Amino acid sequence: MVGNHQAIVIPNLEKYRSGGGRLKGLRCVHTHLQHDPLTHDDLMDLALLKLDMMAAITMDKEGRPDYIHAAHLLPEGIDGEKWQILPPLLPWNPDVDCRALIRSLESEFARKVRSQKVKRKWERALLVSVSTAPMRVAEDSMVELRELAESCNIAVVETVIQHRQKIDPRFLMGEGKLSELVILALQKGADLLIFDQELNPSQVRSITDLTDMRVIDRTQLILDIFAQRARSREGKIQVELAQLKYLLPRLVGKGTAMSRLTGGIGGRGPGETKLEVDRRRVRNRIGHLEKSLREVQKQRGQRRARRNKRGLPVISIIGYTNAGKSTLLNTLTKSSVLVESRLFATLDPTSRRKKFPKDVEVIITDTVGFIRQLPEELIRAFHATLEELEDADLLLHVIDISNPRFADQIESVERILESLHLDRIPVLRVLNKQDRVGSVTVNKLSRTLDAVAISANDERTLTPLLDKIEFHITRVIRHYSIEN
Ligand SMILES: Nc1nc2c(ncn2[C@@H]2O[C@H](COP(=O)(O)OP(=O)(O)OP(=O)(O)O)[C@@H](O)[C@H]2O)c(=O)[nH]1
Ligand SMILES: [Mg+2]
Repeated sequence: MVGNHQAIVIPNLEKYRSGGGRLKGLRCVHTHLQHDPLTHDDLMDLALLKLDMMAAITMDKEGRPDYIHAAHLLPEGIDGEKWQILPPLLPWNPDVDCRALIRSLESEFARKVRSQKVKRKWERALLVSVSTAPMRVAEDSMVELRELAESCNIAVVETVIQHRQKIDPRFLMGEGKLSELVILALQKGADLLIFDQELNPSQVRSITDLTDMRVIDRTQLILDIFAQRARSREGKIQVELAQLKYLLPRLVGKGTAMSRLTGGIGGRGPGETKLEVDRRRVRNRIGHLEKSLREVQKQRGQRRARRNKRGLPVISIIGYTNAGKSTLLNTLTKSSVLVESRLFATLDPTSRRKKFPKDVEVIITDTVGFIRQLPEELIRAFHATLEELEDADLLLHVIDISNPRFADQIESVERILESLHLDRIPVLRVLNKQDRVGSVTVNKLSRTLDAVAISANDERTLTPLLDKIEFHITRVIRHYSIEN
């Protein structure tokens, strides 16, 4: 590299190895025309580029080499030190065995990474939150982000919360903090950064460029989970649509950098970069998926109409993800819908019939769980699934009272119901997992929240709930017969 008297521009080093707790395999040796040892920028580059070593050769008054100032990263911070600056070396006799030093550093990094037990084939990630909210709020949100990551087979090796007065528009946090993240990731063998905050396309790009790590946000994580979980044809189409719509604006812009790269070399027509091709393909695919979705949904509409004609009352189980909705459906109707202690186990709605005493028959449906800040793309893609909730005569709002964040979860669910215009349907609040909470608390919560407490996995606890449902349903039936 050749620079001018002020700076050198380091080219893109993407092609060089990194990740898995390894350094880049590159040393940067450059001159400082003045007498300054390593600058702040030098150390930032050392960290952000994960260089094996950064060295600056200073000059004496006659312009002859004076000293070599060198630094390397540290596998384990002594007193939180991220790098080690070596004592000045003499250019004609640098008294240091670089190869041996780097080799031992790398094996120390690798040893630290190995010493962390992570499930096989699980990816390692750092969770990051940059927030102006109070620490408590940020911490709670990170607990959920961790659950989301683990539901996606990602091992969280560290979480970092930074409280700021103001969010940096480019990187969210300062460059110094970001360089610390890179070193931390190196020490922990992570090459994925997951942000709790929604990142706009240009933030993803800036942070990726600066850190050379994969960067995703909470929305993308949720989309990934949905993609892993989708089983039915409709579910798969809906998730892919949501993913592509999320991706499309993120393909824009990077094209300019790419066109410079591919302009001279590729055999493509003038101005047509790979990303433009990709973008067009994505758009075509979106069009195609939307068409298939309309067809699948027509069939669903017909099923729905048939069901409505039969006039059976519909009860829909809704609630925050992992609250125990599918468990309740199973116990109520003696079925075996998939139940799992991960977020978003259920994506496709399931309906079952149930007979109450007095020969009242109802349809009970279980559906996808809600979550705080459910991504817009998903709400739109799952519109049809969620629309079915409109047919419900009664909503059972299942609340996991063993979750410390249940109050916020209730609020999130109610807000989503409102935004889907479902708040006109009567709701019965069901406090679930009462077996995990003391009976005094359960009684108090039942009163204050005007709710019935149950353990969805224990049929014997359901009697009060069944009574309430029956009471509601007989009213609905009366209503139907008056209408007819
Ligand atoms: N202790 C206890 N655990 C429960 C109870 N009900 C459900 N669970 C557990 O909670 C976890 C989630 O249950 P699910 O029925 O899959 O929850 P869900 O609301 O359908 O979740 P999603 O479909 O992922 O939104 C599972 O591990 C269940 O075994 C309960 O009453 N007590
Ligand atoms: Mg479920």
